[in-house]
Amino acid sequence: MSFTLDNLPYSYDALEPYIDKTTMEIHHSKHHATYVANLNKAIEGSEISEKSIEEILSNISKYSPAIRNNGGGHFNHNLFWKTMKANGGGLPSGELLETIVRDFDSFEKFKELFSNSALTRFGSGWGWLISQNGKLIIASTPNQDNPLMDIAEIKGVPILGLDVWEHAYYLKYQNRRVEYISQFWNVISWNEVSNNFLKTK
Ligand code: MN3
Repeated sequence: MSFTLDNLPYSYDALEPYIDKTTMEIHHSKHHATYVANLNKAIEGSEISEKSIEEILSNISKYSPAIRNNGGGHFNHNLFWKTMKANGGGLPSGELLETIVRDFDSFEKFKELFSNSALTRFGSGWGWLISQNGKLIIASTPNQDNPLMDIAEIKGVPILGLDVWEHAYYLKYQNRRVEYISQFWNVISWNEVSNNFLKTK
């Protein structure tokens, strides 16, 4: 088993002005590439019975920290890239929007809770919107952990993730994580998040 780094589904400057080209380029071609390379190194020679990265993550407690950190890093970034697009943002629609309103009272309330969860994650980590068999929950994890992992405090299938490591925003926003989070709403691909959601039901 080995993993590869996919190209982004858009150009490095596609998310300007909200996420700058240089950050995207370094983030994908250096940071994500390193997670992939180190994941492949970490699984070289080990017996992996699982068939996918998702399955590995759901049994992560039996694997090394290197597989946990780099496997998480690979999965998390794949999800992150796909749930953003040029001219994104706006509102979700259909069943996803209905479920957000059912579980958080309103889209605005959801936005506030998600933003706050990502903002208050201490140090490096991720903010998440997850589905537990169709029920939506907000969570956050440290480092490259995620809610698929059997060691996660809150488990579920992540359908939207926000990288709040400093490497995701420092060049443009420096220490202003709050500003980066507020601009993230302009690049979300709600179609993709909705597809992710429908698969969990
Ligand atoms: Mn990152």
